[in-house]
Amino acid sequence: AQAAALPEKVSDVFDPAHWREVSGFDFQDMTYHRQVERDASGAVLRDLPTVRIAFNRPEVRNAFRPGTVDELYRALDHARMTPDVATVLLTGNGPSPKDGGHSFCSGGDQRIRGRDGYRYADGETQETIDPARAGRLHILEVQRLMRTMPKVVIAVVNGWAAGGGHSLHVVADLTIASRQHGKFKQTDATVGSFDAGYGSALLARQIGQKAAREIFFLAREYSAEDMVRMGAVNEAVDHERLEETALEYAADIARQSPQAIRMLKFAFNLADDGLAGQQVFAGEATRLAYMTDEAVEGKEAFLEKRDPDWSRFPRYF
Ligand code: S0N
Repeated sequence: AQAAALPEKVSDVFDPAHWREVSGFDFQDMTYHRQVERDASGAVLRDLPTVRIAFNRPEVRNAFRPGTVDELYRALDHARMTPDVATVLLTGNGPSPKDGGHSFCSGGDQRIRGRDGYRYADGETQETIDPARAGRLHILEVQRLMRTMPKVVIAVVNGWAAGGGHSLHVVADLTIASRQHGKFKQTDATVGSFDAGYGSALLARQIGQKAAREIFFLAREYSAEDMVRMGAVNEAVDHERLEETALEYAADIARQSPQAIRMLKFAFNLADDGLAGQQVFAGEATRLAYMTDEAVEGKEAFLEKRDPDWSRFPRYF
């Protein structure tokens, strides 16, 4: 068993007993935890199949700057490549030490938005910015990773989901929201921004054109229960039960066949993602095919410089 030290309590709904910090990441703007089982002394007995990735800038409603997006991508990609991780909880730390406000994510940090995109480093100006980095909208790379990673991503909406933060909840496979503090507002158009990809078009597929257009065109505030009624959120739960409920969802997911979950996620994406969706689904189908004797016969026939013998393999109907 590892040392009993519990991680810092990074949010009011975070129970340190359920988590350990994932080592090897020196994050400024995000936190990254792995679910664990501990014994009575607090020592870690084993890892469990869920990770928690959280925005950690509660003083700005968990707005993301370019470095935040880099860190989020790195954590998600690490979860993608960790074989015994089944589910990612994406959430926000807090509440804000300044005013007690709760936030999931309020999108791009408007204080560092320039004419040519987001300034990269503190103190960077229009003149000093690396032109290759200027205007880089790499939150969209995060969206694509969430969409194509073969793990289930659950948005755990503990407070404001606004602008680009709203889009992240749309892209997540499932959303659970705090009944008391979960609030949804698509502010893109208010600040002259627009997620014309998944943030809007996928939302319309999820809840219908009229409702999605209302959310974007009017930029009104919606509660967790409004969103459940519209079909954009799976469940609204009491705030103190938010992460506990997310872990219950994750435990149910972990009981299913990993292969079936992968195929289902990619099947759900396929039609909406066009050929890119077909490619991801097809990659998994090929992986399965390679595990069959029939595919092995094709490869061995090539290596043995003979014609393949398909006679053992039925032409299924
Ligand atoms: C979230 C809101 C509704 C919360 O209101 P509330 O509770 O009244 O709090 P405030 O007093 O407004 O905020 C508290 C403090 O936090 C700061 N703050 C809040 N949000 C941001 C932000 N996004 N950037 C910077 N600072 C923020 C406030 O300024 C305040 O600070 P102090 O205490 O110092 O005054 C409300 O805060 C709100 O409406 N926030 C702005 C939401 C918003 O407009 N976000 C940006 C929308 N656009 C995007 O996200 C870009 C979209 C995007 O990512 C994208 C899409 C497609 C293609 C590319 C991109 C890309 O940009 O990468």
